[in-house]
Amino acid sequence: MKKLAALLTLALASFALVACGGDDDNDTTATQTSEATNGAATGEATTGGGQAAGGETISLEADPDGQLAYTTDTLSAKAGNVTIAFDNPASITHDVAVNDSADDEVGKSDLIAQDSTTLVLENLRPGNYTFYCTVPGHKEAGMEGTLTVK
Ligand SMILES: [Cu+2]
Repeated sequence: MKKLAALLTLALASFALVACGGDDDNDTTATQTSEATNGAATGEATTGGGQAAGGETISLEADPDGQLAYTTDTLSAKAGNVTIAFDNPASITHDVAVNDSADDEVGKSDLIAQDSTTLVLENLRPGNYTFYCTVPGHKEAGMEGTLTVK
């Protein structure tokens, strides 16, 4: 009887382990949601890919002729998960970062040249955000705009 109990405990323990492993993703997304203002940019973007699929994807392009500008200075999206598909056809390196109305960074893409990347912004609330290039001098030269979330 003792042996059976031990076996049962073991079985339960391994089950709990498996359950824990499966829960990992949920834990991460829960944290991300509560602090969407911070970490959303880095590697988590790929982890949250499945979840972000329910959100909206908007496009942003850097000036193809190498001007320090995006091709638009206004973007809009629905509240929730928003993916910015950023394309930079020029040979000058650019990225796109997004700050909320308190000027806190919500997310930032990779720096790219003649490439494209995506920036996943999780759980954006309605409001006005700014998007800009973080390369020194680029924002000042005009690489910025307004992202309106409704
Ligand atoms: Cu730039």
